[in-house]
Amino acid sequence: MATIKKIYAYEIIDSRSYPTIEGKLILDNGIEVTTAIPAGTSIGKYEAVELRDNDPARFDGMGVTKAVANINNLIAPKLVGTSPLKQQEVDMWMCKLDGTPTKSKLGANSILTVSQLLIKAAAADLKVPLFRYINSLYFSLFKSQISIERMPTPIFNIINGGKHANNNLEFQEFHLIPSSSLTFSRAYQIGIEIYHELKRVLTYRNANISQGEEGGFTPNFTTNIDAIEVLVETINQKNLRPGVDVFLGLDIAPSYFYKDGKYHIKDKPHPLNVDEFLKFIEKIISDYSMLSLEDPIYEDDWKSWQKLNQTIPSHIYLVGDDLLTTNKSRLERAIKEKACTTILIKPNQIGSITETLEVINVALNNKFNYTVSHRSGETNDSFIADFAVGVQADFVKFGAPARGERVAKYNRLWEIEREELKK
Ligand code: 2PG
Ligand code: MG
Repeated sequence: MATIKKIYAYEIIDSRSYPTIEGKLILDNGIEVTTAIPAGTSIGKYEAVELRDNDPARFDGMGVTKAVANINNLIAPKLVGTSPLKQQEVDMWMCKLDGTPTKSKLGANSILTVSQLLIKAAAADLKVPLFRYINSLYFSLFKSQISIERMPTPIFNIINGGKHANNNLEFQEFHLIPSSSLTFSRAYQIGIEIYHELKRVLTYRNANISQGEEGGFTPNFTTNIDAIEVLVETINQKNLRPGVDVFLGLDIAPSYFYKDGKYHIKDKPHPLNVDEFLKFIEKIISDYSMLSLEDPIYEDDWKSWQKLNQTIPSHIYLVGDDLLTTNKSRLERAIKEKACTTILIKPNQIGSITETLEVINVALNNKFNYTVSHRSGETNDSFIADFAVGVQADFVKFGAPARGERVAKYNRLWEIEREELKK
């Protein structure tokens, strides 16, 4: 079995025009792999620390040379001669080397770069598709088999608001979700055709068709409900049936508009207290064909999450992103308190592949659903597409079916379906 000859990292620029880390790993048999790390714009309070230089003289303080140096000087030299199969051992060693609960010393971005390099190198050396190696790694860690049977259902973020756009929508993401009964290729096609139809509908209404950070359109509607209505109109134009062929979803991400204990949205003439806001959410659920609701409530208000989880229909996926931050103890709390039903999985929120798989293990053991997600700041690395298939995520959320860094992931799923799973 090959061992690591060299690991090195450097800065590249992400889809938002900020630096991020790319790394390379070379094995002693000549096999070489590359990976790059995403970054969030609306970052949850409880995420592991992304190390930035904070040097205003470079890239508005967003440089990652310190995190890169941590890989090149502190981590890489120690791993020469190690087998890439030692994923857990290496991940745990890096966590120990960091020594902080939030990875604030080395940076979750440094640790995750090496963690992803390792898993890619192991798959390449074994000459197995990455998703199959991820699947077998899960088995070797937890002695429990996830059988690969289906493709995840895509969640397309086709209207952007909140921190991801400069329009006046408070909600961050407006999702289109094709029915889970469809093949991936059919679902992808529907997502793309709706995306183009939406562009026509927005153009007809003289609304903005510029794109936000995740490739969705950024119309300047007066209210969030207007954006939902335009999605319904678009679906009807295509003769698809809302609630049968396609569903809607939202990532409300209220940290953007939750101020002084109230929810400030243009849909209502005055700021809403939490009970009023819950009523507003429940009304949206009863009026529209919602399937998934991400972060409807502020991330510290566990009681209201619990309340909402009791009242909404059981077929709706209540998703914790900023609430759970791919963190095992927060997930355990959510399970115990019945705060939601689904966890959004973003490896860079926790900072290593082994820990991400541990979170998935807790979810599976408790019949909790999981969706694998991109970040708003992305690269062309399609790692998370393989990851989602390898762990058999219910859904993936990779943004709009547009822009290179988003379609790199959807296209990889398409390739897996076409060439590996032969559906
Ligand atoms: C989210 C993500 C991804 P960001 O809130 O779910 O869509 O956004 O990467 O900015 O945190
Ligand atoms: Mg979110």
